[in-house]
Amino acid sequence: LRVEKQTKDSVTFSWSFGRYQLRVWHSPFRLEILCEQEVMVTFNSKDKLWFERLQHRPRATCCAPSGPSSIGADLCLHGFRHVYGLPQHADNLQLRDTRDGEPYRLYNLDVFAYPLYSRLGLYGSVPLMVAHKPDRTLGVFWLNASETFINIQYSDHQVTFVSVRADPQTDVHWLSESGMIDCMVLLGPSPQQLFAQYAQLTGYQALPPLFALGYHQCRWNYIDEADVKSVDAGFDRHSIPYDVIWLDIEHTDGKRYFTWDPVHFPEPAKLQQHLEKKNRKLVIISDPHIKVDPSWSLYCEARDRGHFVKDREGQIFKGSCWPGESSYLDFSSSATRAWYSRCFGLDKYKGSTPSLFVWNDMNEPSVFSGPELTMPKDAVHCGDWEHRDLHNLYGFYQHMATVEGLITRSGGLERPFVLSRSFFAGSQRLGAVWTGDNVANWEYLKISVPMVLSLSLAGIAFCGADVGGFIQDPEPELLVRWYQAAALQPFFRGHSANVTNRREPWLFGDEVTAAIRTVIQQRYSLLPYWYTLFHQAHTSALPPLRPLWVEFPEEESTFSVDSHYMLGGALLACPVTEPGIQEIKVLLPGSDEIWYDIHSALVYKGGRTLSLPVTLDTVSLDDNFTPNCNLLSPQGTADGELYLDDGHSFRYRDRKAFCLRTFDCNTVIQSVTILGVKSKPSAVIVHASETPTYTSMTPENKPPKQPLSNNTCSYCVSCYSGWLLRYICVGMCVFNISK
Ligand code: NBV
Repeated sequence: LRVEKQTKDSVTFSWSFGRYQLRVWHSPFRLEILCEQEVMVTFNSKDKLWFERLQHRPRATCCAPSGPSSIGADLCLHGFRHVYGLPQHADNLQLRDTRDGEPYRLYNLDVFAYPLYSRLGLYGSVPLMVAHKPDRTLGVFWLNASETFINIQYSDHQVTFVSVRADPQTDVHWLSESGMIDCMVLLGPSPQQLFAQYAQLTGYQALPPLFALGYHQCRWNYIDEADVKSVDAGFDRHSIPYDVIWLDIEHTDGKRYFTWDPVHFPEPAKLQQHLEKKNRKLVIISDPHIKVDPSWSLYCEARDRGHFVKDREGQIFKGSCWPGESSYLDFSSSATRAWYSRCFGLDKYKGSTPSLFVWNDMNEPSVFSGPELTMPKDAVHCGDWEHRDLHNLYGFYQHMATVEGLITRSGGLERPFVLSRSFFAGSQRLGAVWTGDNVANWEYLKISVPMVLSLSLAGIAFCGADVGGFIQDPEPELLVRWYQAAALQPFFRGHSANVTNRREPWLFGDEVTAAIRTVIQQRYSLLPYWYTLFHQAHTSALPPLRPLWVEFPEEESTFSVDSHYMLGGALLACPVTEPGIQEIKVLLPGSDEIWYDIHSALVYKGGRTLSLPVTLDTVSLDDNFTPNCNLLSPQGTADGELYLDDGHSFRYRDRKAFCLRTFDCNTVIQSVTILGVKSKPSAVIVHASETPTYTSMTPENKPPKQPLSNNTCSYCVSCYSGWLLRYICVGMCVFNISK
């Protein structure tokens, strides 16, 4: 940064050889960020910069001991008419103009059956706003964990304090209850650069263990060990792959986490070994509230070592939750986090084994007796911080302590898997989140798409929604559609509330079982692709789920689309979220692109909206490894990569024990799908390197010249209507397709 110009009113700094500038005006105070002499962002353009001075009054005399401490600031984003981000809200991806109602609120709350299309705060908060226009993506990161409101105003023309121009602009006003103004503007200019800049500040997505990207089966509750074993066997009986079965709060002894109900779960370690034999895992719930029970050693230890949040009088805070009267661990304290982490040690946590993983629920925190079902703002944390100051970080810190616990129990060798309901900026470093207590109806299925896209844009790439809807019973068609949609979302878990009917995939008749089987199998056939996408998120911050504009940043027609999206750079996913429909409309971006419907193998040119027929039927597949598709881009080239490692340890990081392959002729390709073949081929001949080799493309690897079953010459990737393929990988191989 160097001083470029100084006048009596302003001083201008520049960097990147003068391409970028920061101009500071002193009266009125403004900050302008310019690129090639164009103002991109003005800070304090409407003079809303605000902070209150802390006062020092004795705690007992007022609610906030330091008096009101709110802060605020406004920014003008010049030339932008689309802003996104600020999860978590049950709303469309593009943020709305808030002049017609409430501002967006960021305040982590437990909202059962949350209202849709609302700006109410839900379980987690990420104060990152992403603005996009054809030539730039930029971000505003407001690092504050207290209750925060954001107002947004879109305008068609810009009013700067020196001119009026017929360009759009977006004005944003942030207000937080306490803390300090710590506002970062990230300049992109590409979406990918913006993601990387944000990850440099808050961290990259953790690379999940491979099993965590498979299918998870959950219910509140699987009743006992026999129930778990029978559900587990059901998956085998119905040939439905799955990796993880989950236990909710009833598995504990009276909602004392780290214990097991002695009647229903007398042999938890044996249960885990039973599952582990099939390479399957158990996840148990562990909430942040601790039952007030002086006869329970864990409670006494936490109390005696000062690990609980205090009330404003300095006594241990008590609120009610599942166990009845409860106290809440103060995860903002590093000592409490370290203590809690140790509770996951295999020696301490009786009945746990290395194949047990964790789910943190209720960590907004949820307090049944508290205001808005959460902790009172004047509760006191370590260092005398009031709860109001760090409310939105509470769940993040529990997540962090749990993750540390799982890593430590393995001696630092194994990757953890922890799902958290509450989150904050940076939670991506810790694991997965989900969208909480949704309802089994079509509207909640539909909203799950923009909700996970919004999380993805804000760095939290490992996210999903309860399949089928947590509350109430889904009709079979909804259940199938939900599986189909969720198989295309990062965290894929079926879950249902205690008062709903059982919902294992085989309980709705053969047609539904077959449809769910197919889609879960398809998820597994795409796992190497998912894993490679997570490797990219982990190393370069590109999220697996991308709004269309991330891949087609110059196409304005994509900017408001949130019903379909890109899954990596190769697949366009368009889930069906309405009942009884015969076709769906899909925007195929890119007038230079060629798109392949991988169900019908039809080829479409991009740059138009397509109507695709929709049915419930699916194509079965039988693949256990790479879903490699060879498709050429319009330029006749294609590229792609595949990431592989042991799937569970940190050896990829510590010993570089991984394989990252770009496909070429030397690569052993187990299967290749070619779409767009005009007629049924009788054989496929592959010429690799100098010596032509004849290879059948059938799964059984039968001798060459094997007739193929349909117009596509592979078994490997097959999908239901609504998946479109751009391209996946490569090969220098030449494919001769014989008629
Ligand atoms: O632990 C019970 C449930 C859990 O199944 C759900 O996934 C969480 O979001 N939990 C909320 C508490 C009770 C909700 C009524």
